[in-house]
Amino acid sequence: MASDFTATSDSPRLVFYDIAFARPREENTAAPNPWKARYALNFKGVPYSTEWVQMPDITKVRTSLGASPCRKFADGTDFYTLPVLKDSSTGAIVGDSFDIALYLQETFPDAGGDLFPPQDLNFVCPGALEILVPLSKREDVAHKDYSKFNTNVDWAFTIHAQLMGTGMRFDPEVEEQVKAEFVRRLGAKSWEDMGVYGEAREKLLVSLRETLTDLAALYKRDTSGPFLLGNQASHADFIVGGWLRMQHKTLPESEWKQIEEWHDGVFGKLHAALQERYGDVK
Ligand SMILES: N[C@@H](CCC(=O)N[C@@H](CS)C(=O)NCC(=O)O)C(=O)O
Repeated sequence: MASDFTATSDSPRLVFYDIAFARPREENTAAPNPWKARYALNFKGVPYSTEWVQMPDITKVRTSLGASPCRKFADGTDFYTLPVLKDSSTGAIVGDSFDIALYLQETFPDAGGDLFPPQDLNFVCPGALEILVPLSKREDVAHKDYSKFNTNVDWAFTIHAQLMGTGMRFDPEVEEQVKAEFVRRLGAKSWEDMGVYGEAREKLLVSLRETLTDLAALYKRDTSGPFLLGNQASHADFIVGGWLRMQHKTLPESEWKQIEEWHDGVFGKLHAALQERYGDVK
């Protein structure tokens, strides 16, 4: 079963549900957690197809698949998210990017490479505090070190998300509705009010660079390649890469160019290698 990739000859057994941004979706898709899972899928080399879901439809689609929510809003209500992976061969519905990586490694151990090779992932995000929309709470039994790394990397980028949010390219069909929902969630006055400008923006960029210092140090340990383990990619790189893809697609070009060069260019090199080797949008 582990090597049986295909449900039928023309429809792969795996369906990957990702958020639909503006067309062409392949170019504008920018949500970090789906990207972590996409990188993992491409790394494993298992055939799959992508189902694009409009943001206002996520709750309906996730519910109809039977995927329980894995996040909550600060007020305790359920927050329905993507990605979800459906495996028609096993009937599995996996509704969290980290769980998708665990599932792929367990189900296809011999495909691609090892998503979870042993390594030191000791990155602790400085100053991580509760934010308006809390992260998923996880109690992992497998690969706890990767899970902890995931949480800390999520913190590092999420506390600077204000830099990126207003740069998302939504599908015009749902753009107004999506913007209104973000404004409501964050208690902002308007979409523009959610952005950060001028001196405050400069400060937030400096804070992001500083927050990433210890993460960059992990990348500087092995300079034989762009990944944490030199030329061997792992899910830890995909976790960071999901956020870099979001930054690349949502920040003004001049800011992304700075980030590419920060910390001896480790993030620029990582993003380029991930996009080239595992960045196909299928
Ligand atoms: N822990 C989850 C978090 C998933 C998540 O937060 N997904 C975001 C996109 S990165 C989402 O679906 N947001 C939908 C929304 O904001 O309505 C995972 O890793 O899959």
